[in-house]
Amino acid sequence: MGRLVIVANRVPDPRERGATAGGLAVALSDALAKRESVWFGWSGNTADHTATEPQQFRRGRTLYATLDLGQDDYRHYYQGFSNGALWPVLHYRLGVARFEREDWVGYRRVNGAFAAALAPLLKPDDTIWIHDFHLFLMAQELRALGCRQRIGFFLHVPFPPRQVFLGLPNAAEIVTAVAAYDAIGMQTEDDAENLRAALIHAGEAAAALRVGAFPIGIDAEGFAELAARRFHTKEVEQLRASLAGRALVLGVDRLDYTKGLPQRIAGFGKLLERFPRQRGKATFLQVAPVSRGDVAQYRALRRELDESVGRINGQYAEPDWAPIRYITRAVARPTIAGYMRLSRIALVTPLRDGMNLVAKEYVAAQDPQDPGVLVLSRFAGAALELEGALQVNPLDPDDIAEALDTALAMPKDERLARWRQMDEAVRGTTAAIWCARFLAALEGREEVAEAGRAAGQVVPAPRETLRRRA
Ligand code: ADQ
Repeated sequence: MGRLVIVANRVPDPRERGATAGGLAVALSDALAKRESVWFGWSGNTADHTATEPQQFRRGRTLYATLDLGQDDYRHYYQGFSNGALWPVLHYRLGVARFEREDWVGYRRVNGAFAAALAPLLKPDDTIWIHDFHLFLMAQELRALGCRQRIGFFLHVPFPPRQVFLGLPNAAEIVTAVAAYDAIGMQTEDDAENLRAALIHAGEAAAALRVGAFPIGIDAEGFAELAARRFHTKEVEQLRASLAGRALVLGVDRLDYTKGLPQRIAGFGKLLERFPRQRGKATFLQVAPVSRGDVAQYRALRRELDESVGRINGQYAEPDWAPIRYITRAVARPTIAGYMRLSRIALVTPLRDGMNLVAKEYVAAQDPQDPGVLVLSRFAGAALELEGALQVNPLDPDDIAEALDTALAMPKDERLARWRQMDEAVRGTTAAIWCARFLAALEGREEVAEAGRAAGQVVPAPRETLRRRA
């Protein structure tokens, strides 16, 4: 078997592997352990100019090859086009997007520079797997350099309907570039359908056949063990003691405007306003470390959250109880796992999300004898699999408040029935399964759409027990 070459905007630091690491490093760890591999991408550092030759070092069977980004490229490719234009458009937020020609030029330049730096490292029988919206153009650039290897692509975020995507000034060029991939993985069948429609409309019908849904998952067993282990640590004990017997409602997100934080906080406020019997019964802990803090929209979001948390606490707090605790520092992943196990309810209400792994981690972290309730946005990719969640419209604070009231009163047998469906789903679509299915499709061992369908299969839920507020 040839090498597996993983390309992603950010290359993870191999020193952070194991219990503390998250994201792609964990999702790919199985595949990387099985064969020789290369991990290629941005080092996370900036320099005067983008490097043309990668820095390389080896850890076990993996060769890490990273490039520093020039200041200009960081501004136009990363902050500008990727975060300022693509991120909002792909999350259906045209109104928040900012378009600058220079950003697009930077985006093209970096996709080209990545391809030019990677090409000399490639061997003829390598399989290349490129990740996420920062690198839509990279296969086209590699092909232009004469690369004939199999090249796959996975989009971690949603893909919107064609008419929304066309709001992006360079949408047509991106769709044409995507056609250069041999296999194109999306999180859900809805995302896959949206991209297929865009490809067909652009005259790339053959490429539409190479698009499939491959919902990403977590290391369910590993996370369950982590949560059970961390449940008895000092940090979790301190949090438990501080609750004084009240239920814990937990939110865990990066501070990002797609995560629905203002509406979520308003939803908790509505719970206290409309259901006075719940006042003093629950404490909401939101952990939302600042990400991309230098972009104006994120600063505005932070201000908005500070104000609404202050308002609700001011209105409802008692001398011995504040309804909302809000932390913008990073909290270590193992501690988060312990908090998840302690909490009676998780509030996971993104306005749009490719998958949302926090929802799956919450399910895995629960005590199988006494699980908590997941309140989940129906616009997260995970909602398709997690039918046992109380699914809400994340834009509607009243809907969130009603779900919280239901969750706080939910009897144990209903909690168990809902959790069992979700646990089965989370264990049935793990990171290792996701990875194996995508690679089988990319390496021609299965048709993409067929492999995608198998990966997207939803575990049937016992519907009569799951109907919400029937
Ligand atoms: P993200 O938008 O980062 O990822 P998500 O899937 O929820 O969103 O989280 C990824 C990881 O970050 C999880 O392991 C989670 O525990 C961790 N994380 C999030 N907030 C945290 C916090 N406050 N403290 C500590 N850890 C935190 C993108 C897409 C998602 C998609 C993933 C994977 O936006 O839709 O699910 O990629 O494909």
